[in-house]
Amino acid sequence: MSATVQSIDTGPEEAVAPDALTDGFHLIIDALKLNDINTIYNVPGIPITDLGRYMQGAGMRVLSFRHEQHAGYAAAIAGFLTKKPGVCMTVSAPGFLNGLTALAHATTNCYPMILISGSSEREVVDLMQGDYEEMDQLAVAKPLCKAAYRVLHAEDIGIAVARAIRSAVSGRPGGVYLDLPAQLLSQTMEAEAGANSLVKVIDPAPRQLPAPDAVERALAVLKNAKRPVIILGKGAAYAQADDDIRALVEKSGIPYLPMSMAKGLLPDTHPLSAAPARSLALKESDVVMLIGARLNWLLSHGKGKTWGDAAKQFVQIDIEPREMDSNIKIAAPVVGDIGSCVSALLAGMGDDWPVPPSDWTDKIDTKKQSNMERMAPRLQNNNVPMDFHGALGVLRTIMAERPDTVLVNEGANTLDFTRSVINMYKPRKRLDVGTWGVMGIGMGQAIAAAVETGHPVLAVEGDSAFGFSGMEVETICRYDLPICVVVFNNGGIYRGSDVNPSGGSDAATTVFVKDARYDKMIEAFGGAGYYVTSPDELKQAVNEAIDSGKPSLINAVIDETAGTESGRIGNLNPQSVVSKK
Ligand code: ADP
Ligand code: TZD
Ligand code: MG
Repeated sequence: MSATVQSIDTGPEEAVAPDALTDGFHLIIDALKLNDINTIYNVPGIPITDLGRYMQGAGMRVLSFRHEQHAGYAAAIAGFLTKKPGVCMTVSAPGFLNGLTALAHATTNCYPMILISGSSEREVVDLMQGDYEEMDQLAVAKPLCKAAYRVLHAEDIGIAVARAIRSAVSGRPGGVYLDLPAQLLSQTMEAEAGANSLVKVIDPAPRQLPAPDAVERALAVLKNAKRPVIILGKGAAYAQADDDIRALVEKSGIPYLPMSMAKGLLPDTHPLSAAPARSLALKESDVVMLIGARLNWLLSHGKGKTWGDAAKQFVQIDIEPREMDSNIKIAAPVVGDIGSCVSALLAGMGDDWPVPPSDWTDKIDTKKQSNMERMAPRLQNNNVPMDFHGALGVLRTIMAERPDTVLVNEGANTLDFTRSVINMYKPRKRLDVGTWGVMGIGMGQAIAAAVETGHPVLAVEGDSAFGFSGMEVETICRYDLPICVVVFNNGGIYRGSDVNPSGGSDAATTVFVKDARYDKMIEAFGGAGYYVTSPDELKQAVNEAIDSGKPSLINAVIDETAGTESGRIGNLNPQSVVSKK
C-alpha cells in the first residue's frame, strides 16, 4: 500500500487531486518499507509525532520508549541481531542527544543502526536565532558515526534512505545519522514522481571475497602451527555464517575461545571450546586466528602478560582493512566478509588437513577439566544471602534447559561472573555491554531481543546497571513482552558495604538504599514482581516467570560483600600515590 496524502487542501481550483500527492512523512514511510524496515524504536514529540502515528497507521511496528537512549540501544542491538539497520527515531536537540550515545555505541560495536532525528528550521539554526530545540545536529553527529546525512527536499528522501541503509550495513557496519528538518515532512510532491524517487537498495552489504593469496598465506601459517587457537568475536556472530564457522573449527581441530557475544556460536560445551582454559590458551599459543574480533583492550591489545612470552603469529579475518596491524603485527591478514573468508579457508584446507599436535590439545583439555571441577561445587551452594555463584549456578541450569532464551547481561561482577558461568548453546543469544562496557543497555536490548526474535528474554542485571534503564519496565509491560529481569541486588556498585571515608552521614559513593525493592517497580505497571533470597527461590521464580511469557522482575538479594571492585577489570583503575584511603 502506498501511503499517499488524503487530506491536503490545495483550494477549489487545485490542478492536482489531493490523493495524487504525497509528502515527506509518507515518502519516508514508503522508503523504509520498500527496504523491509518495519520496526521503529522511538520517543515521540515535535516534529516527529505524526510521523510515528503515520508509521503505525501504515502497519509498521512503532515502539515508544521512555527515554531515547534505550530506544537507541534497542535499535543498535536489533541491527546486530538482524544484519539490517535498526532504526531509532527522536525529536530535535535533547532527544537527538539522548539517542546519540546509542549511535556512537552502535558505531563502536560495529552494529548497523540509523538514528533519524527531526530538527528545526535550517535558516534559524544556521543564523543561531534560537529556534525551538535548536541545534546543528548534523555537525554534532558527524564525528560519532560512520556517516551523517541531511535531507532538504522531499524528492531526495528515497536516495537519502538508501544511502543511510547502505552506509550502515556495508563494509564494517556502524551507526548512521539521518537529519530530517521539520519543514521537509510536510513538503508535497506528486505521488507518482514520489514513488519513482524511492530506491530499493540492491545488495546493501555486498560480499567481499578475500584475495586468494591472502587465503593461502593464512593457511600456510595455520598449517605450521604447533599450538594454534581461534578467537571468535562478535563480528563472527554478526556475520551469520554459523555453519561454516563451526565447520572450520571442527575441521581444523583448533581449540577456540569465544569473545563474550560470540558465546554460543558453537555451544560452550563443545569439546574444542578452550574457554575454561583461556589464560593458558592465550599465553602459550603460537598461532592465533582472529575471526571478527579486534585486538582492543578486551584482548589486552595482543601483548603483555596476558599473551606471555611465546613467539606468536596472528591471522586476522576482518572486513575492515585498517584493522590489520592496529595493535600488533598481523602475519596473515585476510580481508573480506567472514562468510566468504571462512568458506575460502575451508575450501583451501582440502580433505587431509592435519589436526594440531595432541600435546597442545591435551594440555588445554587437562586445564579445562581441572578449572571446571574447581568451579562446580561453588555453583551448587545454596547460601543465604546468596553469592554470585550460587545464584548463577541456578540460572546456568535454566539456560541449559531453555537454550532459545536470549540472555541480556550488564553490571560489573554481575557481568563477569554471568559471562563465565552461564553456557550459551546457540548463536547470538548473549547480548551484553559490548566494546565500551556501557551500563544502561539492559532494558533496551531486552525489548529489542524480544521484539526481533520472538523468543523469551532473561536479563541478568547488576542493581546499578539496571538503574540506568529501569523506567523501561513500563515499556516492557505496555507491550506485554516475555522478558524476565533478574536484578542481582547487592546494594551498590561492585558491593553494598562501602562506608563514607569521612565518617559523614552521606552514603558512600558506591552504595544504594539498603534492601531496595526493585520488584515493586514492575508491579506498578502490572508486571509480576518476585523477591527471592536463596538459589532455590530464584530457580522457582525464574522458571515460573519464563513459563508465564509475561513481564516479570525478580529482585535477587545478593550478599553485599560478595563482589570485588570493578569486577574483573579492577586493574584498569588508576591508583593514587598520595591518598591513603
Ligand atoms: P569482540 O568485542 O567480540 O572481540 P569486536 O567488536 O572487537 O568483537 O570485533 C568485531 C570485528 O568484526 C570488527 O573489527 C568488524 O570490522 C568485524 N566484522 C563485523 N562484521 C563483519 C563481517 N560480516 N565480515 C567480516 N568482519 C566483520
Ligand atoms: N556509566 C556508564 C554509562 N557505563 C559504565 N560502565 C559506568 C558508568 C561505570 N560502571 C561500570 O563500569 S560497572 C558499573 C558502573 C556504574 C555498575 C556496577 O554495579 P552493578 O554490578 O550493581 O551493576 P555489581 O554486580 O554490583 O558489580
Ligand atoms: Mg550491584
